[in-house]
Amino acid sequence: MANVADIQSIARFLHNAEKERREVTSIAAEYPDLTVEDAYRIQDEIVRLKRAEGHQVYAPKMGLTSQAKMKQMNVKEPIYGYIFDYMVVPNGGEIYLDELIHPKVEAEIAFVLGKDLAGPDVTAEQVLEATSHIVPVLEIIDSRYKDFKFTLTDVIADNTSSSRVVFGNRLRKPDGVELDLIGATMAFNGEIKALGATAAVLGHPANSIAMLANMLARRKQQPLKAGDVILSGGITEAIMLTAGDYVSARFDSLGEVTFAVKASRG
Ligand code: OOG
Ligand code: MG
Repeated sequence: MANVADIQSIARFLHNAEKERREVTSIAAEYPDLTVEDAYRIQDEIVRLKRAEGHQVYAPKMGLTSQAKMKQMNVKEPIYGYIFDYMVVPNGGEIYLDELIHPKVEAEIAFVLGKDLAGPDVTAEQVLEATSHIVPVLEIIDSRYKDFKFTLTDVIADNTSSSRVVFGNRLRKPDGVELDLIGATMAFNGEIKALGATAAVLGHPANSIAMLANMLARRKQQPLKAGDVILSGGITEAIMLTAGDYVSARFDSLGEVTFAVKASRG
């Protein structure tokens, strides 16, 4: 177990890398004994630093929940992290490359809870029973590590590459929707670059939310609450963004999510 001083200094280092849009090299290479629990303690400290700067947690997220993502990132275990209020971009809005390092985009669905959901032993059935709505999402990830090269502990410590997120306008009740068979396409300037279905996420995206509830319980963190919006993880691999891209994702029965990529504001 790493000591508190190391946890705090690594957290500040990664938090500043995000603010200064500076890419860094692997923490795990420098601290080879870092455990997964250490990495989550670094992430907890980043959450604390952001709150101290006046930011609020907007949504918990799961990551690396599909084979496509695990294969792309060469990390074989789902992880969780947090989206903050300052990361939210309106549907149809813009993102600015000079505020980011090397962003990529991925399509996901988010669950909105109508009931609290506390682990351990939460099942996918309980997740479905607790879900009030689902909403489509484009998540913009921006690992602080050079070339998106990271280990499991690296990416957990880096708050799972959280950077920006665009939610769709259409909230849908889950009743009568096969939540594992929601198809999605993601196009760049009208050309489809990635497509998939929600079953790519651990066989059914409700499994991802159940896993989060159980991971939070294992770490004795605050459980998921009614009203929480939770990202279940990328369906397809993530695709690099460049200035001039217009990204549009279409989700079966959930509508469209779009944003434009600009070099800078104004
Ligand atoms: C880590 C973030 C993963 C997802 O949906 O799989 C993630 C990364 O790939 O940089 O958000
Ligand atoms: Mg994601």
